[in-house]
Amino acid sequence: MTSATTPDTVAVVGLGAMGRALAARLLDTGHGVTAWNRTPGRDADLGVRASATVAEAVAASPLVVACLLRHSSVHETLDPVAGRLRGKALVNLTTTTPNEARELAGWAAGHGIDYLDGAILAVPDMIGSPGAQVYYSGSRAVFDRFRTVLDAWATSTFDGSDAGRASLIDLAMLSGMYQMFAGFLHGAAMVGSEGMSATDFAARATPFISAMTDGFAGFAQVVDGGDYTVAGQQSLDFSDLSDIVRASEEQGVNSATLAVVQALVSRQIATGHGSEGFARLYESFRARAVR
Ligand code: FVH
Repeated sequence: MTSATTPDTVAVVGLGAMGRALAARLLDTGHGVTAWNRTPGRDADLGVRASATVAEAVAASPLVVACLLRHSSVHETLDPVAGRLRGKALVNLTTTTPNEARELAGWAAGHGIDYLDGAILAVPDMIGSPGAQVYYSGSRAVFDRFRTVLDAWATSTFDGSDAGRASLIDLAMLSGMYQMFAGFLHGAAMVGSEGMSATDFAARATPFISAMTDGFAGFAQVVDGGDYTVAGQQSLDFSDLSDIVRASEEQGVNSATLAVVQALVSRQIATGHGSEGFARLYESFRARAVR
């Protein structure tokens, strides 16, 4: 295991909303920060040591943290200084797909850079607060060596040497989150069609949906066990959503998201799985083609 060190200054590349929050938290916890941003002036009022060029920022620290818009921004920014990154640790907190993270890890390895990919499960205001989490994968040595820096931002979890794994888990979580939000907004539109405010709907939906998330563990047990016939589950036959789809349409509310779930349920029933548990939908997602 690599022993932990705290660099005199951390190089932060990218001072967008998240990069600023990361830099501010490092300053608050007594770290030095040298930062570069493509558009000058975003360091104003932050108190970081501003660099005129990315090369200057990278030279300032053994630890370079990138928090840029997307995968291509990372290459556009760091390709020209790849040689200067040799022998340094690069922690990339830019959201990428798993394969993009792996591509960056390969690029880094080719330039002698020790690469750790990070996926932030927090909004900027949460950085440094107990609810913030960051998943990491890639170089264990970087994770261990700079753990003090990483832990200043959030609860840090190391998910293994595959650089794409942290991103995979992050994006899977976000998939669940966005579909849940879309479901809430669809429900709000349904009741809104008859004058109920979204605020009133939220007051009712929050405790109900929160209670429903207790069901994840049961679904997970069935999925991991691979037997969708286990007794005690809500069957697919019972999970027919056509009433909800019809009610939505009758209210003049777009039912597109719900219709997708209904199509998956119908397909499972049509292929003879109606008496099996709702968790069997996992198989529909697992296969690229609906089955
Ligand atoms: N903000 C959030 O809530 C989320 C939470 C979870 C993870 N994300 C990811 O963090 C990355 C950065 O997000 P952000 O919120 O800081 O984004 P912006 O405020 O839009 O700032 C973007 C920064 O990236 C710079 N940039 C963009 N393209 C380039 C480029 N080609 N070359 C160099 N820099 C580039 C941009 O610079 P500028 O526009 O000020 O010149 C900003 O510094 C992101 O992956 C989220 O998914 C945040």
